[in-house]
Amino acid sequence: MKLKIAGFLLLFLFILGACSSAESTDSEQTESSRKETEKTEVLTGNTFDLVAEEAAHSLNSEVHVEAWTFNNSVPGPELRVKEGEEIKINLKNKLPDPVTIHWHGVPLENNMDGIPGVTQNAVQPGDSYTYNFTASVPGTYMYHTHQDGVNQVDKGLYGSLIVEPDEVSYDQDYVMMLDEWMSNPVTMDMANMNHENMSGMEDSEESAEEKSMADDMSNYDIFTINGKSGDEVETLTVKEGEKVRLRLANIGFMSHQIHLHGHDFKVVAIDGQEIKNPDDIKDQLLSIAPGERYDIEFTADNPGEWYLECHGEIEGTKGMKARIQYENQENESTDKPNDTIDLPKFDFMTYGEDKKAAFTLDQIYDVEYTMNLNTEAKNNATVYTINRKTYPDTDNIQVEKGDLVKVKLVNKSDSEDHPMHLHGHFFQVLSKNGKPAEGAPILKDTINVKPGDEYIVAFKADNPGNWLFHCHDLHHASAGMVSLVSYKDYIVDFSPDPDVNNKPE
Ligand SMILES: [Cu+2]
Repeated sequence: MKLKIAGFLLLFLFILGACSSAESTDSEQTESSRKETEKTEVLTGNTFDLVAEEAAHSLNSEVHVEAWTFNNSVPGPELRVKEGEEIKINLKNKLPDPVTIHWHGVPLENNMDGIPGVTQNAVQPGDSYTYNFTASVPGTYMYHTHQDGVNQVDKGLYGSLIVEPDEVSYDQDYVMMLDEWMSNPVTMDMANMNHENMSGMEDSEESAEEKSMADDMSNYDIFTINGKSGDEVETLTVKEGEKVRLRLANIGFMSHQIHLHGHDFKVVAIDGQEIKNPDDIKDQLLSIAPGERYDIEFTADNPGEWYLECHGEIEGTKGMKARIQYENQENESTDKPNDTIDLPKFDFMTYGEDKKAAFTLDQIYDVEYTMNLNTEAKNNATVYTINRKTYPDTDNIQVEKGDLVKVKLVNKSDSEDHPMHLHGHFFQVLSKNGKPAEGAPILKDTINVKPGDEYIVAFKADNPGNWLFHCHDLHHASAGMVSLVSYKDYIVDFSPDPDVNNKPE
C-alpha cells in the first residue's frame, strides 16, 4: 500500500515536473519569438495582402495582451478603396487555428462572405485564400474573422474597410474602431483546461466556470479606440474651418455611448448608408451597438482641445476617450471629461428629413417572419434562442430572388441586448414598438434590439445565397443566436469539409 502511494506520488511529481517545464519552454519561446504590434497602416489601391498572425499588443502603458492580428496591428490595416472598384484581398493564415474574413456590411456575392461551413471552408494554418468583390456601395464597413468569432475577434482579428465615394465632401476623415478587452483574459484554451484538470477539477465544472466568466461582461474592463486605451489613444488633429468626418465602428460586444464635446454635428450615415438631410445636433449620446457604424461630420469651428468619449459608469468607460486637438492652437484647453453625466440619446427613428422610402409597413410582402430572441437555460448552460431554437437547428428564412421580406424582431430576454446583423443586404427600419419611423428612411445591416423592444424591418431579396442573420454579441451567437436567410435553389460552390473545424457562429 505504502509502495503504491509512493508510486502515485512519484508519478504525480513527474507529471508536475513535465507540466511546469513544458510551460516555461513555452513562455520563453513566446517572449523571444513573438513580435510587438505596430501602428495600424492605411492601405489604398485595389489589391491587399492580409496576414493573420500573433503579436504582443499594448492596450495602454500597463496592460499587454497576446493579440491575433492582421498584418501585425490592432486593428488590422485600414483598407481605403474607391466606389465601384474591383478589389482583391489575399489572406495568408499564420495562426495556429483556421480563420476566414467576413466583410461586415458589404453587399457582395455570397461565396465571398467568409462564413466557414456556409460559404467556404475555414482557411487552415499555413494556407491562403483570395477574396474578390466590387466595392459597390460607399460607406464605413468592417472586416473580421468569422471563424470562432467569440474568441478570434476578441483577440483583435479585425479592421476597417472604407469605400470612398466619387466625390468627397470633407477635409479630414478618421476611423475609430471601438472594442473591449480583459486585463485578465479568460480564454477557452484547451491546454489551460487540461492543466486545470490535473489539479483535480472536473471537466464539466471547469468549462462551465470558464464559460460563465467569459459571458460576464464585467470582465471586459478596458475599452479601446483603435486598439488603445486612455492616454495611448491617438489624438486627432484638425485645423480651424475644416470639415471633419469621424467613422465610429463598434467591433466589440458591448454598446458604447459616444459624446462629442464642443461641436454641433450631423449623423451623416449609419451602417454605411447615407442619411438624407441630417439635422445638426449637440450633446446627444450616440449609442453604438456591436456591429453598428455611425459616421458623423462637424465643422472645426471651436479652437481648443476637445474630448470624444464614452459615457457610463462602468470600469472600462474612462479609457475610451480621444482628444481632438486644433493645430496651432494657443489657448490652454479647458474641456474636461464628463463621462458620468446623463445626456439625451440620439434617435434614428425620428432623424433626418422624411423622404419617400422603398418600403412601408402596410404594403404587401412575399415573406413575413417573426424572430423571437430569448435567453434560456439548457443543460446547465445559458443558450440564446431564435424562436426557441439554437443554431444550427434554427429555422431558415426561406426566400426567392425578388421577394419582398418583412421581419419582426422581438427581444424577450430579461436584460440583454441583441444587436441583430444581416449579411449581404441592407434592411429598412419600418417601426419600433409599433410606432412607425418618422424621419429619413434608415437603412441598416445591424439593429440593436433591447429587452422588451420590437422592430419591424424590410428588405428585398436581391442577392442569392445563404446569409447569416445573427446576434453580433458573439457570445450570444456562439451560444445559438444565429439563423440563415436562405434562397431557394441556391447551390453553394464548395463542399463543406467535416474535418476542417468550421465554426461559423
Ligand atoms: Cu444577443
